[in-house]
Amino acid sequence: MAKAALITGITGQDGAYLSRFLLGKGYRVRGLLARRSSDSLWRLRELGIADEVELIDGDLYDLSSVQRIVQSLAVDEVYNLAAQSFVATSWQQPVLTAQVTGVGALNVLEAIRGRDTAIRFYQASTSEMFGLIQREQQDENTAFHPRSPYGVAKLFAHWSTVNYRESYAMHASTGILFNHESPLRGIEFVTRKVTDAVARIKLGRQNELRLGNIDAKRDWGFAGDYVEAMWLMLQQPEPGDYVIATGHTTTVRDMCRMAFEHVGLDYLNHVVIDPKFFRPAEVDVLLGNPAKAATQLGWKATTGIGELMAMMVDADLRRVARE
Ligand code: NAP
Ligand code: G4F
Repeated sequence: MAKAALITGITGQDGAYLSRFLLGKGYRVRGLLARRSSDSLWRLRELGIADEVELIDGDLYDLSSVQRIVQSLAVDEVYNLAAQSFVATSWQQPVLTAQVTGVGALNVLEAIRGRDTAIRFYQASTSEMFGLIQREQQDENTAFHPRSPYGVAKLFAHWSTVNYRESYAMHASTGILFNHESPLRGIEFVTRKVTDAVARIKLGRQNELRLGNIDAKRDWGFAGDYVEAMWLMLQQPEPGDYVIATGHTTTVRDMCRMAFEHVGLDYLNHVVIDPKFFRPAEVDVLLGNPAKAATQLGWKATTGIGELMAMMVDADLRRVARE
């Protein structure tokens, strides 16, 4: 019998790639869809799978809708990817972020507990929980010190998942994912902001790019690789927590340089530092140690930052040229 999965956050970057991955494995894929006035299905359309997934109206923060959906569906696996996921916005909307990104995960866990504790659960945890890093390279045993309302909310969701695993013997796992990007990345995140600007500058539609702290370092991988790790976690005999990362870190500055160089431009001629984009508290460096994922899941990142930037710039060149 084909397996069935429910994905919250199905319209987001990871939701779209995970849907495609699971459809490829023969899954029946359902997604919780928060109604928006603007088009939120563009990623599913870009991957050509909008008609292959079943979308059900609901909101992660609304326990009644989450319970109704989980009660009414027969699913084997639930992937909780929905969140207010933009770190900068979490200072503008800290309570909403806590409710959706934090309490939202608890709502899903509660709904599963009420329906069937045999349903396998994945929580989208994050390297942002390491924040003020306590070790040069972060792994599953590194202490957390979140630096944003988003990081704090994710930590609540993370520990709620661990707690439900320990309290109710649920197969509940967390993926502590480091930054992962793609042509489907939201335009507000720095990599896509850069690649979109590179395309516009190359095609003569804009001249400058305003950025904040370009000395911050991130461990950037390709989202298409990372969704496979989510699935692998739920196929293990036992649940667990896994760091998913490339094991390499790069400054925003170097990422930018690579993106501009891909089209023969020099970032120094276009990037302007704008204090508006600095954050009240910064995560200066993130560098993950994916050794456990390699050993236990057989997972490894396949795409380096240079290749990733080239892929994203090329996609944005095609998009901007079509406009
Ligand atoms: P994303 O593109 O921002 O997608 C977030 C998804 O959550 C969207 O589908 C969004 O729907 C949905 N959503 C937001 N508020 C909701 C609500 N109240 N009810 C239901 N759905 C809601 O994020 P992503 O990059 O795919 O990341 C997926 C998950 O992994 C997130 O939880 C993120 O925090 C976490 N994560 C991401 C990274 C990364 O580098 N990408 C790293 C670590 C962890 P709309 O499209 O309708 O707004
Ligand atoms: O691309 P970012 O906004 O990603 P950030 O804050 O690292 O968060 C992303 O990764 C987390 C995993 O570690 C996820 F949990 C989270 O949901 C999200 O997907 O910013 C990256 C870095 C930051 O240090 C930021 O200060 O880039 C710096 N930056 C410099 N100028 C900028 C800008 N970030 C943005 N978004 N825009 C700028 O103009």
